[in-house]
Amino acid sequence: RRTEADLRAALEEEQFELHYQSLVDAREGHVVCVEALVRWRHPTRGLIPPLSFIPLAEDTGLILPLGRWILERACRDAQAWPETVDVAVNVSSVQMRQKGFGAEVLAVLAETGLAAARLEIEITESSLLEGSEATQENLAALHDAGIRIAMDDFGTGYSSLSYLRRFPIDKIKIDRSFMSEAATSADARAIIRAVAGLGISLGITTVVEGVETAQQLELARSEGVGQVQGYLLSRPQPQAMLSRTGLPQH
Ligand code: G
Ligand code: G
Ligand code: MN
Ligand code: NA
Repeated sequence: RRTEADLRAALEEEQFELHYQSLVDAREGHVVCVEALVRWRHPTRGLIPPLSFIPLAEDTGLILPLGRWILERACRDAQAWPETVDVAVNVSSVQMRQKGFGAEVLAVLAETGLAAARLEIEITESSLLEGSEATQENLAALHDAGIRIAMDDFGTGYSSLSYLRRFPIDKIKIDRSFMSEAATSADARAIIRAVAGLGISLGITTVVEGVETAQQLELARSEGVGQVQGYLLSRPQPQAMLSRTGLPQH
């Protein structure tokens, strides 16, 4: 079992690393953004996925120093990428509820020299559901500074369209369960199409996650989503994939 002491030691010894997965413009096929996904490189147990330690990090509060490390590393790495490629960082609701989190992110940008417009913060619906006054303030501070806010795993939680009015959301990432059902479910396809249309009307970028096959890619493109993400385009990998993909041109 992994314990708080293990996690604390791992932080001190910097046993974490970021893997990167590209988001690709659905029409043009170029890489527009890269999402950072944390892993724990354990000296004896090998590579540990985030779902095995993020909950513990959240319960113990260690997500705060870990989240800070992730943000700094991602911003530093992104500095070396072309200016046209943004970086997306997942942020826990625990971080988002922390008073002063917005200012902390701005401090990391100042320290690393990354432009605010190149950073995207991914939050889950549950962050908004549990949203405190601090959450509101942090989101406003980030958005006002020019950092984009992406709603991750859209459609899995208590998706409320009111969030799109109450919070400054710049991007919607449609949960990959919709894409995985799209080939066989007309309803799943209709939801993807409707969210893509909503995005166009509201000026919110839409992403379909979990694109694994050429058929799914074609479907996502035909439903009008702005960006695609998934194993077909890029697996999460230690080095960001920054150049054009093999996406077919219209
Ligand atoms: O990379 P993988 O599919 O194993 O990620 C599983 C989950 O862990 C995803 O829901 C993802 O959002 C979350 N996750 C990955 N990296 C981070 C991170 O750096 N911070 C937080 N808070 N969650 C992350
Ligand atoms: O919740 P979040 O979207 O941050 O989670 C991202 C996770 O989804 C990553 O851990 C990544 O490994 C996983 N993922 C990314 N693309 C695909 C895909 O095409 N298929 C599947 N099954 N998982 C994916
Ligand atoms: Mn994500
Ligand atoms: Na997701």
